[in-house]
Amino acid sequence: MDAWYMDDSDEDQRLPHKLVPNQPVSLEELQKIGVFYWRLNADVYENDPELEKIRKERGYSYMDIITVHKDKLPNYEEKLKMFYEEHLHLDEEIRYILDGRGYFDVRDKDDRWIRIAMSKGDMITLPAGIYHRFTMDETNYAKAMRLFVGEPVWKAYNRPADDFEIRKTYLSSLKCA
Ligand code: KMT
Ligand code: NI
Repeated sequence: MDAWYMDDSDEDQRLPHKLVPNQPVSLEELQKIGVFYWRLNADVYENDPELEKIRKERGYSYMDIITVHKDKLPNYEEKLKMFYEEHLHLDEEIRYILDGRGYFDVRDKDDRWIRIAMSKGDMITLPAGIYHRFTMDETNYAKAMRLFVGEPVWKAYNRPADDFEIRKTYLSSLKCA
């Protein structure tokens, strides 16, 4: 995992979009905006006590696996467009990268984009109510475990979605941090 502030060029979304000079973002900074991260051994995901512990502690009862690749994901291009629309959810978004790579972009307190580069073994959770988006990188392949607390709700609300109670709750959680 690696994270940095993005430039605002409108070049290909799959490029890193680092500032010059690079402005990295630490795990502590991510934690302050409610983003949590774990490093796991993706080679043993099918029988991993560390993963089981996280799932139990955080109530991640649901899980499935999504392969994001043009030959594997139905309506690939359409889905990539949806993933990259800035949006929020009413619940946590939890992803564990089992293979390949991708970028999760999240808005910081001042509404600046932070790009989080995720690759095999990286697991992340984005809090309910944070504005975010996802894109492939130049390798165009990601296999990820999707976890959820209870029955999954994948519904995304594109920005602006500021009237949701969860958005207000999220914003007030930032003030106390
Ligand atoms: C999402 O919700 O943005 C996704 O599931 C993207 C694929 S996870 C690598
Ligand atoms: Ni999302």
